[in-house]
Formats: sequence, structure tokens, C-alpha cells
Amino acid sequence: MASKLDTLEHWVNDVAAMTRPATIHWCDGSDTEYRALVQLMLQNGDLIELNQQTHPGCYLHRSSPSDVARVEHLTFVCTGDQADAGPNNHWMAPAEAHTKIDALFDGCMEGRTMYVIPYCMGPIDSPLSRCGVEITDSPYVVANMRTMTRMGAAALARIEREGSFVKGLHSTGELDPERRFIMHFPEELTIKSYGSGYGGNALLGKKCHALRIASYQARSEGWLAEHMLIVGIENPQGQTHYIAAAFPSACGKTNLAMLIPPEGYRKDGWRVWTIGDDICWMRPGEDGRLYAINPEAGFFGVAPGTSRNSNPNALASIARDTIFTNVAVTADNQPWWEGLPGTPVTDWQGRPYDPANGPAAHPNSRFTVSAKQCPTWSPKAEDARGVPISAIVFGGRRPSLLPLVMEARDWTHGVLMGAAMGSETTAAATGAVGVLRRDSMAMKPFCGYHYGDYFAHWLSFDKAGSRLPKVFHVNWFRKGKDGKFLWPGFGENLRVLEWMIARVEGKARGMETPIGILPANGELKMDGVDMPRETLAELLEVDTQGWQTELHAIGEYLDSFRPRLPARLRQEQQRVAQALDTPRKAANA
Ligand code: SAT
Ligand code: MN
Repeated sequence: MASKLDTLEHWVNDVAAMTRPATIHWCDGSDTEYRALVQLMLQNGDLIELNQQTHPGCYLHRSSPSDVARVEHLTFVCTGDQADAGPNNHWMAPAEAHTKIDALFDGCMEGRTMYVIPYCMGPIDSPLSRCGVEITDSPYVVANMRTMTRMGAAALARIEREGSFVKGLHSTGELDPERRFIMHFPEELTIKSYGSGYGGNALLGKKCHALRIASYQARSEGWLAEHMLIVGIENPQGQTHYIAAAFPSACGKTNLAMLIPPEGYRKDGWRVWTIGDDICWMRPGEDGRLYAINPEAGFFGVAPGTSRNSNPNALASIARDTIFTNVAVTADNQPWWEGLPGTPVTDWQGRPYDPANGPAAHPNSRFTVSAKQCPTWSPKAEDARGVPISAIVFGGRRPSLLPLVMEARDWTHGVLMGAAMGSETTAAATGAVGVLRRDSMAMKPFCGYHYGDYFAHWLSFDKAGSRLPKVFHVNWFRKGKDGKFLWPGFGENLRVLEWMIARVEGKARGMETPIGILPANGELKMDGVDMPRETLAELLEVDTQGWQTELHAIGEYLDSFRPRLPARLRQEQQRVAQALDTPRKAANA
């Protein structure tokens, strides 16, 4: 009988015939293999050793200055029918896309090693997990995939058992932005990426598989693949609620996932458990609740701003065995970025640091570290069943209008809140920074199919027997007239999470408004926070006129997904718009 690995071997042979590598290396994920890869990269300049006294096992990678972020304009979803990719994706016909990118792959690995990386996204024994194989010519990608996924022998064994896996082909190519494509073929469970070594473009298990391809698979299989962190909040009674939260890239998912409770909360016995900081796969369990796993095994976090104040858990995690990408270094060869004490001497491009050249660390510089090194890493993160989700949170960078927190009145309203999400753009993708754009469920760059179908899929979870989580929207980024943030953020965000949990447990009344349920007077615990009453009032105000304009914009945005926009969602938008009009009409009458 033919082994299920035959398909894999055939594919590897086909790829080798096209790319013509000098050697093929099947990755086993062992320590020995990792150490050899590091040695190789230290020799060829892919890695630079950092101070081994202060940062044992830590290395620096400098990418090409034109290859420092995801490239959404070069990222394609290639479905047979263009309509299936939706207006939210760039589309190319599959045959044309294969031809275009295969021409680039032709002979591209000559004289080099081709690495075959079997990996599993999620706990190796979880029915929610999915496997893939990435073929790459980049040892940096192999080293990162080893940290970010369950890579090697165990994954290969699961692939042999199951037979199916996502095929990912990657080559660093010439790093020429003119010869760069990230192509997805969801109908073939295939990814092809050429010309970039940057995380989201090259670590194919991450955005390409765990979000774009997985979201497509999830739709037909009845689950959700989301751009969400997962965090456990344990109250002084020892009960833990798990919260999944969607924010766009570089909006604080890692910080929220590793939150340190304010001192008073710590004294009272509150604890925070980290399950994931970027991706969440959820599926209804037998009890009707949504159960979630983090498909990743590590963090690929934004370095700048990570400090003892903002995220001490992340800082503790990256004190050893970490790969830093595009950070600066100090005189004694320690990694450095804006937000850390000390001074940089060399910038992210390896030049002597000169403030005239901009920040010392690239704003999208990153650390890659195993999740196991996080002091708050939850043992439940390895649970094959996943964790039950009590609340789903949406949020973005909104300098005005959006209140600190609001709760959806039901699932449909929650889906509308997620669909309507907007955020100012960040350095995680190339292009202008600080421009407001709609980013439904923080999935704009990652949803592998038509947003209209995606909204319908979200709505479909609301059915008999389901016990869905409550849905909230938060905004940590509201600014005052002086341009400063109104909310202190970071650890203090626990105050908002505590209110959500009180709502979930039926212990807080809340206050109904046309846009959703807000904390009633006194329900947000503010003791120990030095904040004028007016500031809190501003954070929780409902500006009716501003919201009417917003609802109009949301309606127009939703219409851009016609004819696949679910009518129920547009009706929900109209319901909220009318609720906003009603008090004004009453007042005018
Ligand atoms: O795309 S990455 O995974 O490199 C980082 C991000 O944008 O979230
Ligand atoms: Mn992300």
C-alpha cells in the first residue's frame, strides 16, 4: 500500500526539480539541528551574536532594508472564481499566478540547501490542530519556524497519519520588491511566497497558513481562524475566564496577552495567563461553547515599546534564546530599541546610530521566542481540547468617538461591531502609518475569502444549542484635545476586562445606549488610578452626532460587500442607526 507520505515526497521532488537545490534537508526539529543552523548563519552573516553574558542564546538578524514588513499589495488570494476572493483581497487567476511565480522559482535554489519543514499548528494531539509543510531555502525561516510552530518529527508522524497538509513553498529570492509575490491557493491548500524573508511573508505557518488558508478551511468545516490573542483572567476565587481579542497588527495584542495586574489587583489575588498573542482557532464544543487553541508555539512580537513598564513578561521571555530582527545594539552588544534604557550605538541597518536617520530600531523590528519562556504561559495552552471562551473583544486605534468599552447586545450586534472595526494603520505593513481604515475583525490583510461570506459565517454560529461568548469592543487609544492618550492602558486594561467578566457572570448591570451596553456609573473600578472624573466621562461618552456619521460610513462600507453581504448584518446596522436617531427625534418633537 502506498504510504501517505508519498504525496509529500512527490511534491518535494517536483519542487526540487523546479528550484534545483544542491542538497535537501528534512528538518527534524532537534536541538542539534537548531545549533548547526545557528552556526551556519553566524558564518554566512544571517545572524550576529549578541552579548552572551546578558542574553545567552540570543542573536540578531538584519533584513534587507526594503524587506521589513508585510506587503499587502503583493499578496494574492488565487481562487478559481474571482468573486470568492472578495474585494478585500488582491486576486489573480490560479493558472496565471502559478505561471508567474513558478518562473521566479525556476532554478532559484541552485547551489543552496532546500529545507523541508513539517510543522503542526496547534498542540500536536489536538483535533483542532492542522499540519503543513514549508519548503524554503532560508535557514532563518527554519530557525523561526522551529520556535513558532511544533516543527519536526512529531508533525511528520501526524502528516503520515492524516495524509493531508498545507503545502508552502518559499524562497528568499533576490529580495527585489519588483520580484516579490505572496500567493495563496486556498482551493489547493497551497502557498507560494517569493522574494521576501520577512516574518509574515516568509514564515508560512503564520499569516499565510494559520489565517488565510485556515480561515478558508474553517468556513467549510464550521470553525473560526482569527487574528486574536487568547488570555486567561483568574479571579481571587480561582476561577479563570478566557478572552479572545482581535486587534490589528502592532496594536498591543502581545501586551494584553501578557498583562500584569495593577498592584491592588495582584494583592487581591488576580492572575493573568497567556495562551496566545496573535492567532486563535475556535470551534463549538459539545456544550455549545466556543473552544480555542493558539496554533502557534512562540511569539513574533514587536520590539519597540516593549519595556519593563509596558510588558515585563515579554521582556523576561526574551532575556535568552531569542532571535531579534532589525533591532539596534548597544556598545556592549545588547539588543536595543526605543523604550528601553541605555543608548544604541548601531542602528537596525548596522550603521553607527544617528538620530537624523530615524529610530535606532526599525518600528516593526521583532523578537522570535518560544512561548514556554513566558512567565505567564498557561499550561492550558497545551490542552488538546482548547480553552472555553467567555468573551470576544474587538478593538483598534481610534483617536476619537469609540468609547473605552462597549458590549454588544447580542451575537448579531457583536458581529456588526467586529465588521465595523476601524484602526489607524501601523508599521507592520508597508505604506502610510496613522491612516484610518476599516479592518473587519482585524482580518483585512488575512481573511482568505470574501468578507461578505465571512460575515455570514460568523453569523451562522448563532444557532439552537449554542452558548456563545459575549462580544465587546474596546478602544485603548482614545486621545484628548491635547493629543495625549486618555486611558493609561497596559496593566490598567484589567479594569475593563474585570467589568466584562462581571457582565459575563451577570454581576454588573451596565447601561444601555443606542451603540451598546456601557459600564454604568461606578461599575469600572478606578481606585488607585489618578484620573479626573471628566476624563472617565469623556472615555465613556456617546457622541450621538458623531455616531450617526459613523453608522452611515459603516453602512457604506458594508455595501461594498454586496451582493454577498448578509442582509441580517445590514439590518443590524440600520437598527443601530435608527436607535441613534430616536432620542433626537423625541427631543425635537
Ligand atoms: O505579519 S507578521 O506575522 O509578520 C506580524 C503582523 O503583522 O502581525
Ligand atoms: Mn498579527
